[in-house]
Amino acid sequence: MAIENGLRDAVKNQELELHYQPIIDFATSKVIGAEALLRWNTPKFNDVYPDEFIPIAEESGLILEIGKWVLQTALKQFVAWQKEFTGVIELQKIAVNISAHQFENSNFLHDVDSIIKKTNIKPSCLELELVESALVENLKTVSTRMQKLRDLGVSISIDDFGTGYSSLSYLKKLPFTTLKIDKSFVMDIQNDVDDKELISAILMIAQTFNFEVVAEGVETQEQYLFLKEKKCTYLQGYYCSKPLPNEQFIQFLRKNS
Ligand code: G
Ligand code: G
Ligand code: MN
Ligand code: NA
Repeated sequence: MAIENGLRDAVKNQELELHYQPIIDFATSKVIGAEALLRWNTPKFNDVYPDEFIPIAEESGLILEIGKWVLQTALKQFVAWQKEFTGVIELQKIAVNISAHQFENSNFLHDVDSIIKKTNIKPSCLELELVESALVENLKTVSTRMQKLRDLGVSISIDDFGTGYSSLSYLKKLPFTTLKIDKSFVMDIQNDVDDKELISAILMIAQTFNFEVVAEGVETQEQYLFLKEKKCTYLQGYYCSKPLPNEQFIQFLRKNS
């Protein structure tokens, strides 16, 4: 309850902040964008991480307001980076986490559309990250909802791929563009032959369905080299960078341009 009440004022009190984790193209080694990850700077509670406060934001419904703030802030920031690095770095992607509550909310489509227009972002640069638990409803309903978002021109990824409980049949029924391999699979690459096989299989499925693949949680050179050889599309992980506050992300872009 204390956390819920604190969160209630977080947007108004400007206590929310986004960090940005670079996403790198395996083929060119260039940074092509970032995932926005929410942080809460609160004087009342020490180090409350999203794993703790996002579920509270979801249960209380506050995620709707917070989620809108996240989208607006991330898109605005992305457009500013694109402007600053025109002709130097081709920034193609800003990935934003969307919780099931937001995805199911009847205003969501309208909100995304209006934030796109307001920030003037190229719609194809926006990638909405959904987790499998957002897809448990009737497949037809989910598919229709996703297609309307795709019709705006945005991409949609499935986050934490492989950890959920859904049937794989949604892969051919839902209009995704991208799979994000969960870090638990990537982390075990050096220890576990089966995880290597699993990732190879995921990459084969992705090729079949024409999905891009982001490997998350890449930390070591061994993981990096394995994924590169297997033609994974994008890398995200501490091997390249942890999530960074905006100013540091811009420094990262400068260093890598
Ligand atoms: O850095 P990490 O601790 O940032 O993130 C923890 C979890 O919180 C991740 O699973 C991520 O999907 C989730 N998360 C981070 N930022 C957001 C956000 O803006 N919205 C939602 N819905 N989830 C987020
Ligand atoms: O949205 P999602 O659940 O995918 O959020 C990504 C989470 O993974 C965030 O909490 C982020 O801070 C974390 N993360 C990103 N890169 C790495 C990494 O290389 N190693 C570990 N352990 N965590 C990472
Ligand atoms: Mn994510
Ligand atoms: Na993930």
